[in-house]
Amino acid sequence: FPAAVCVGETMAALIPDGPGPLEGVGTFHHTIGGAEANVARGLVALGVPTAWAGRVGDDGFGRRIVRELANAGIDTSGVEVDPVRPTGLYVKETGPAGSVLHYYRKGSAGSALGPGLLGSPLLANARLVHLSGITPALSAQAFDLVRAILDDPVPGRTISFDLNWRPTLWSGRDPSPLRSLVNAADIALMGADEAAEVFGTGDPRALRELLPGPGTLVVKDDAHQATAITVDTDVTAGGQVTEIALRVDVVEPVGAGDAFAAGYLAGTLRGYDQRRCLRLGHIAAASTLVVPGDHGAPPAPDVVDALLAATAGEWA
Ligand code: KDG
Repeated sequence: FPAAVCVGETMAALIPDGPGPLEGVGTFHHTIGGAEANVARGLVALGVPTAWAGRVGDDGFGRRIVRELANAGIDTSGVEVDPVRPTGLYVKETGPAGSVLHYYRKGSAGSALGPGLLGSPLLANARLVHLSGITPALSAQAFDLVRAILDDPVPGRTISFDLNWRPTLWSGRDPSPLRSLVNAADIALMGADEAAEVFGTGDPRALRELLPGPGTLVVKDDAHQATAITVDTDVTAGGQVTEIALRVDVVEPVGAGDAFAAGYLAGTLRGYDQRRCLRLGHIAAASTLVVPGDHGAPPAPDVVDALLAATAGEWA
């Protein structure tokens, strides 16, 4: 069985050929996107055997998703095909203030994810199950699935949860239960800016007090740095560690948070200390920041190893 399983919705994605309002776009590039699948890609790129567990429609967009993820080396054996609901879609619009994602996913196959997935042998046998705050926003049953996975501790299995705050998906629904979901995870990841919106603060120490549940809380401060705070009393293994991000010329930021999560989580599976986990997160994020799509290829393993071994002065 794959070491890691990422659970969530993957959608068809339409990316415009240039910046500007949608009404002026001439050509869209058809690709796929979805936070958890992005993490799955990032994990596989770093050598972690990974499955994506989700649902697609019985349509061309769904077949494209399964084909593309399988071609990337991701285990798709747990993917369900919904005979009725369509595959979800998002359209990216790029303006001077950044990218906006327009979702066409209400009633999608992916939003019908639910507790039926709980019996999956993929989930039972994984060392790492990755979830995000997007899935519980999709539907009541998707929320119940996330809640049930978090409430079912399996010895030797780590559950990571990326906050992934998507306010448009929560409109009309109460997002306050997100806090208890985050608190039930083993590793929680979040951006300081989105944490400020959801929890009222982006400060890692203050967040740690609000969110005492996860063994490790990772707070990313924009593109500048990331801080991991563990509850581990072994100082060499934890405490509070902050690592500065690599400086790159950003082409397009969507997907960088997912890449960071993949790098960080691959580090934990390799048994790295917090500093190297954070560095691997930054390395993976940097490789996505420099490309227009949602995922980039990490540097060659020897380059990654050299960066992980660099002194503080060489690193930043
Ligand atoms: O993190 C990138 C995602 O936002 C993108 O791939 C689309 O999953 C997506 C979402 O729900 O916003």
